[in-house]
Amino acid sequence: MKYEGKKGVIFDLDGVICSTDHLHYQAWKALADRLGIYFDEKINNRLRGVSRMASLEIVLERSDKQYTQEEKEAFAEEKNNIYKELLKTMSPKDLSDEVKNTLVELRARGYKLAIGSSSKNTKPILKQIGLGDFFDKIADGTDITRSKPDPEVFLIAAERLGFDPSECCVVEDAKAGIEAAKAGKFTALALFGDAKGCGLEDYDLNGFGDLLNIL
Ligand code: B16
Ligand code: MG
Repeated sequence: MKYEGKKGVIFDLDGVICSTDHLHYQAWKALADRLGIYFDEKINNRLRGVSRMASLEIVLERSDKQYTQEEKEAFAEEKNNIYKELLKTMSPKDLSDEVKNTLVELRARGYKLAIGSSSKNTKPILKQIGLGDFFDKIADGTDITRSKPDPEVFLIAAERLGFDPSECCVVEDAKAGIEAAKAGKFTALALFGDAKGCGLEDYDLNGFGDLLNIL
């Protein structure tokens, strides 16, 4: 046990509990195609852990046109409507046994478990994968005014759990999420993505189940 004394674990959602990357990609691609803007999977990788409006700005980098704030908001809504339809195809099959079993065991060991996600679609996603009522607390994109790398979402999650950040670990797949965790004085555990090896994390996880070796 490497991190004794922790009471709470706060999980990022997309890329940690489940993967919605491919659905975000399809939805952004549909919008970009309609607007005649080039978009590929490499650009999509830059959207991981980034808020919806900041993601749109990245998509629009390849456009020659200048759009008004009103137009941008309509584009973000258009993408989100496509994305919400795609989310309906998710099911408990999108939750791996490794993630499910590890969460159940962490709870059995006495940890309180929370979600800290930038996504405004957190609750529907959790419902689709069968974790609608599982987590003790949720902080998500509907609660915050500042996206990761700002620590706001994790601070709200910790407060809802009733713990100080020093008593919680954060599990993240995005560098922006690791930055957010460190800015909030949490222990930052990196899983996959550009989080792992970014140099700011406290520990690089060898897979989700590795949590059981350190907590
Ligand atoms: P939405 P996370 C993030 O979730 C995603 O990684 C990112 O790609 C997405 O743009 C963001 O949520 C906002 O999502 O459009 O559903 O509000 O990684 O913080 O769980
Ligand atoms: Mg993520």
